[in-house]
Amino acid sequence: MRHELRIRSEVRDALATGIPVVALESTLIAHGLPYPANVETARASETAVREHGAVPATIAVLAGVPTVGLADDELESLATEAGIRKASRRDLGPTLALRRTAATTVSATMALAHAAGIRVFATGGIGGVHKGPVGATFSWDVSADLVELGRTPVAVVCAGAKSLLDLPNTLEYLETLGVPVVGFGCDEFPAFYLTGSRLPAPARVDEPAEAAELLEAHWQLGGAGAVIAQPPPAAFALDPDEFHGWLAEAERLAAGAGVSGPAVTPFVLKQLAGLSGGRTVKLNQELIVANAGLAARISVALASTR
Ligand code: PSU
Ligand code: MN
Repeated sequence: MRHELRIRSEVRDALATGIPVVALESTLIAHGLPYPANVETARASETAVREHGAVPATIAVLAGVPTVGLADDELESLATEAGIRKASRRDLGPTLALRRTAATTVSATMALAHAAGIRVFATGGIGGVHKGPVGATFSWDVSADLVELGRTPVAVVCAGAKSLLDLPNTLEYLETLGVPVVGFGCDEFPAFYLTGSRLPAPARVDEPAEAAELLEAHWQLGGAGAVIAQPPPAAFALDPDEFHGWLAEAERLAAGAGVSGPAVTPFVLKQLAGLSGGRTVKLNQELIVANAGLAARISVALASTR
């Protein structure tokens, strides 16, 4: 029994004729944002990709079928149905074999994008190395996103990673895996809610064409994933002191509720949304759409180098 990849006809035609395609993930729709912000963001991201000259392909697994390019009613059901699973790379085989529906994280979306022949992917933030329990310096909760970046040649355009993660160790681990981390128009690695992390981005580019050249060089030498990180839109970025207050409270609530594993990030995001009076949600929406637009510009630049 072969599990075919279902690629929407518009995406298939674009890939066959060299029109740039940008992959978009679905975990942020099903688990990262509340309704209706989630479906609005999914649609606005697709529009941003089109406005910048590329074809969007939102990716998920629907009743066991890995699907590249969701229809609008499929986006809507991921955004509204209860109990949608969150699939990282390890979950893809079981999800297909057991005919399940799941939203795909960065790692699973990269794997399916690569299988379809897509090289550029936009999301909000990548997963990373989680902070250890209080008093410990290390946790084995390391996002599969990092490992996938080390093995699959897809560029991930994002706003860095959230400061609920251990950002110094996340950058260390990306170096170990040979993953370029590139600031787009910035010298510091962006921290998703904050424009900077005080951690230097190991490389910087300022134009999509420079990003495309860097990616071509990386791939020519057998490199796999790459992180292209731009700061969140300045008008919506949060004040670091205020944000760290909310984060400490959200982490306290997560520990109190005994949340662990893949449930941690969605739980903390939900608490942050409440504590900030919705400001983290607004910022999250804005940065995802901005990243979709940048990914499209980079995919257009890449297409013109071939
Ligand atoms: N960042 C967001 N919203 C999200 C996620 C990241 O702003 O919903 C999701 C992405 O799909 C990412 C996943 O791949 O969280 C990482 O999950 P984990 O930490 O369990 O590896
Ligand atoms: Mn995890």
